[in-house]
Amino acid sequence: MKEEDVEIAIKVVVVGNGAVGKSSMIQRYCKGIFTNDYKKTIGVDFLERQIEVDCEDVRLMLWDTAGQEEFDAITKAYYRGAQACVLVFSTVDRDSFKAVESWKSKVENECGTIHMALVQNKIDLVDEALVTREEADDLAKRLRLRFYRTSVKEDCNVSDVFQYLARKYIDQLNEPEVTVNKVEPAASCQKNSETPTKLTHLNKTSQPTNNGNISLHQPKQSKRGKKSLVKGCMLL
Ligand SMILES: Nc1nc2c(ncn2[C@@H]2O[C@H](COP(=O)(O)OP(=O)(O)O)[C@@H](O)[C@H]2O)c(=O)[nH]1
Ligand SMILES: [Mg+2]
Repeated sequence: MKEEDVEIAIKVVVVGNGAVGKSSMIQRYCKGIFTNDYKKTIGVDFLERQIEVDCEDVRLMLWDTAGQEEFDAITKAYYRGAQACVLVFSTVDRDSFKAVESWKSKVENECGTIHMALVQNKIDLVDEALVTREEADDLAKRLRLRFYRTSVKEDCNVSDVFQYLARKYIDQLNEPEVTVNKVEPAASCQKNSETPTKLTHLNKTSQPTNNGNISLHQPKQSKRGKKSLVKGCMLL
């Protein structure tokens, strides 16, 4: 028998210059695969993965820019309604580092202020680095962004990025009710018990708006019991 449930869904856009590893990151996180063959992403809207935060199912929909980073009009449509964003640059591509701020602005122009993380990908290529650790740190500080160094190839720190964004989003949902509906976390969820506040407004169904600040809650059959598409990459 299926249990009727409501799920939190978060649209996450992954942006940055071409070839920094955006598509690879999404594939790695959602499918657990990595390929060295550089293929321009064509026709993919998003992949998704379900995780658990504070004992709540969270469905992350990771939107790729379909290899059309250079076409503003097209990518704008991808940003619409996003609630979180990953800004990616590559360790071995200085231009991609310099472009981070403009990617941030593009997303903010379309979505308003949403949760963001800065990601330096390809840290396995550190010997060929064209961006110093210090300047990357400085950028993160200046833009006030949580900063992650990842290697999609080596599957290093990728999950942390999305876990962080999901957590920020859940915290935001919980904010108005922090003092109202505190419950003890279930024993099985000790790892995620740092915010022991139960979500109570999950039965609302609201649509995302262009400023990206309204939650996208989709009533849905519960997927409890099949949390992740990637068994070897469990977060929780
Ligand atoms: N060495 C290394 N290569 C990577 C990494 N992530 C992606 N790549 C490679 O970088 C190239 C571009 O990746 P892709 O995901 O298509 O970039 P996108 O244009 O930003 O979507 C591909 O050849 C990937 O295999 C990484 O962490 N390390
Ligand atoms: Mg791509």
